[in-house]
Amino acid sequence: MDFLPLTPAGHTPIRVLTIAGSDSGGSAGLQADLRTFALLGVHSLVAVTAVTVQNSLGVKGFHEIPTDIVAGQIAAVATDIGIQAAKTGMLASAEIIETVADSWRDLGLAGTVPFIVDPVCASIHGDPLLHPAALDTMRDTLFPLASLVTPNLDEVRLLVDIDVVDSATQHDAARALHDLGPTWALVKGGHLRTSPQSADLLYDGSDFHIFEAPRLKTRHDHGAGDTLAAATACALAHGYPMPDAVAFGKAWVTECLRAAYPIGDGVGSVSALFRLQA
Ligand code: PXL
Repeated sequence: MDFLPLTPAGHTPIRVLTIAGSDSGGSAGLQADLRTFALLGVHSLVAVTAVTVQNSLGVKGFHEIPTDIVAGQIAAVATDIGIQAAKTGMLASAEIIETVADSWRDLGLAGTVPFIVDPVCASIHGDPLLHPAALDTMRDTLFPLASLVTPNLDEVRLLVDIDVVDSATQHDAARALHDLGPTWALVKGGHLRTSPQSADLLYDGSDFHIFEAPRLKTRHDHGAGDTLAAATACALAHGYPMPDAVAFGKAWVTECLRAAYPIGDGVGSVSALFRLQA
């Protein structure tokens, strides 16, 4: 695959912000985002929303960061350092979602800086990462600000109550998600395990784009969703049009899945580290 343009040493690179939770096990969350950002040559900015207590076997609990600290982190980096794109991951609560939405609007970033909302609801083990009562806030407050939303099929069911089982229902889901207000909706097909392909469907209210990749036989896919959204954010930060940015993110996460490794006794990690062997 082709990678993104690099900035010469000593010059300020593109800056991408992740607004996300920490995974102590290092496979998903902001750790996955930062690995992808670094290995794609952008400078990483972080607003931590929650700290999970987690390993390859599951999430034992989490601590939410106070909303003034979440807002403070976003404002601090946006006003001084500048952001060319951002993505959200685990947001934990309705209060944090509202804080992120308010910050994005108040800082004048809405409609000017590409903003990916990855509506993380649960870990790969099914452990909750978002209070169920926060789904309405996610739909009503954050989705209308998003350039792109990137739910997996479990999140699609929670958000728009559609069970995606084939291409027709995947198209229905893309339409229903787009109706919630994001500029683009991506319905990720990775969880449709009956299909030999992992097909993601992108929609902007008029055109559908399908991104296919072979379904890779790995059990170690923790961090895949975060990594896709992070790489897509980097491509958007470089000015790629949305379909090209998603194609880039998909190619990147496919390579990260090919390089995935076991870790601990549970689900292992997708790996951006393959890039260091290139
Ligand atoms: O992969 C989604 C995700 C996002 N953020 C955090 C996580 C996970 C999955 O486990 O732990 C912090």
